[in-house]
Amino acid sequence: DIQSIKPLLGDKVRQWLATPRPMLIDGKWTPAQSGKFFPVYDPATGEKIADVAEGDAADIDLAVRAARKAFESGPWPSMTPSERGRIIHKLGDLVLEHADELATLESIDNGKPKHVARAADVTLSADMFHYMSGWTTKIEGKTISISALAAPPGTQFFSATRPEPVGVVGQIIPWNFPLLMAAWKLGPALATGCTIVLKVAEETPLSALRLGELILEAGIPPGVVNIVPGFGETAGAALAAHPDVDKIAFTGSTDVGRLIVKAAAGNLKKVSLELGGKSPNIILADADLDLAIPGATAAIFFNHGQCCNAGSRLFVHRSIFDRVVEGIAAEASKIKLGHGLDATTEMGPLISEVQYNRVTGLLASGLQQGAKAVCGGAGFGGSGYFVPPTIFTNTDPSMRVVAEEIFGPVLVATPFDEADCSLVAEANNSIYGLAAGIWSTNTAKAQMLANRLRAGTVWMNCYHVFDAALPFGGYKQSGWGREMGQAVLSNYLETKAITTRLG
Ligand code: TXE
Repeated sequence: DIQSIKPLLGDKVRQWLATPRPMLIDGKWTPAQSGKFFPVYDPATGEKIADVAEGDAADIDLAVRAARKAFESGPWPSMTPSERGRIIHKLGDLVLEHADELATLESIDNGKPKHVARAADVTLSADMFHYMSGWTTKIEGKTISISALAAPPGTQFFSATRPEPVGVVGQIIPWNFPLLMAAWKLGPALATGCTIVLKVAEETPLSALRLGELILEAGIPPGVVNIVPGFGETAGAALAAHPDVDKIAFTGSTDVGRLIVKAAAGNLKKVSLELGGKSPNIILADADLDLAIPGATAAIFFNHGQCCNAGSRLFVHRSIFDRVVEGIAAEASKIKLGHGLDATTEMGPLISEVQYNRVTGLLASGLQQGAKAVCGGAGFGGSGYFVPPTIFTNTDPSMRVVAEEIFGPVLVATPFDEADCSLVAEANNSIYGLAAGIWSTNTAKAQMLANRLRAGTVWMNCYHVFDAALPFGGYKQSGWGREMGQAVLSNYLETKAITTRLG
């Protein structure tokens, strides 16, 4: 219960949580215009841990105005690229300096183990700011030789392109990696010189609000980053539809992605989307099973299966199918579920009652449609939204558990006979195309298979390997555009072609 957790929070976090948290608009900590706050819960206990200002359309409007002012006339656009780079780098340093505190907040808000939040979420968030800080000084245009066929003969021109920030950017993020998703979104927008209104997920607003304090401490000028916590249908929808937002970047469900596209049509703002997945993970007959079995276990169960890129559809060569499924079930049975602040916890709860009901409903549908649960198969019930690792066999493509993104610790395992066209077709048989895994000791064979998978990321003999330098994003209904790496910069840049007549 919450009383037993409180001593583990540490004085600083406990005091921070004791005050209702306002939103960040124009460099100031501001209550909602409506005066409303909403409760935030610890998903491991179901108990309230904080109150947070509830932003809606009026707050989004204020935040967009602040971002517009900062973009048009603040100090941000007139800073040199190296000045901006140094500030973004300092933000990365501050994230590392406050790693313990941020990991604690992430753990109680999202439910993930604190040691995982520290090692993965916080470290990768800091690295994203450090990596992106280097791009500020490396955004370059081109000189282009033109023919200008309609100009009088002999006239000469000098043409060049100039990349410019797209302007005021709206960013909407989910709850599965709250701090990291904020860093993935803010990093490139800051590096390109944009100004931002960030709408954080209603389930997990805490770490981004603490990040907001570090953003001011780093010296990012007022209005450049505005952070509005609030609900999707109110604050999120208002941001996606706002006529003075130049670009919207969204991470979340494919269904809401479609709503974002419709809302963005009003002023035809630019859109990038990072949506759902149902990623195939393929173990060939010649795979090193000492690597593949723990690898496939982590591919689905890391972050309680709440990863858009989770390896949720496992395809295993029939000759090793039983051995692999038993091996993953044995690994899964060792995963210790518990509160994220307990240092021995390896897997926390699902994020919310809504997600608990969604995931357990899908588990029930799997059993009802004839799938066999090798392990798990139902939620634990009681307080906290705990669901055990589940592996389904005896499935077919018509089952909901095979076709739909479950976003929980649920694996469907299917045997195959040949690594041929039919395997490729089955692996690609999804509306999604975010990620895929291949396990084999035959690199050439695995590479040829990788080339035929319709996915934005393919991991060979590894899984969940992320790096700030590597582009990440989806084919098909998994999204538009890429996050991270050099590739993400184009989401936040306009290209201006400037031509000068010579002489
Ligand atoms: O997502 P939503 P939910 C998938 C996953 C999960 C399902 C539902 O399958 O089970 O989505 O999760 C904001 N206009 N993913 O309901 O609703 C919302 O406030 C504007 C995959 O939590 O898409 C939050 O900030 N914004 C995923 C964000 O969208 C709206 C991560 C995500 O919430 C809005 C999360 C609206 N009308 C869920 N409605 C991934 N790709 O990693 C909601 N939002």
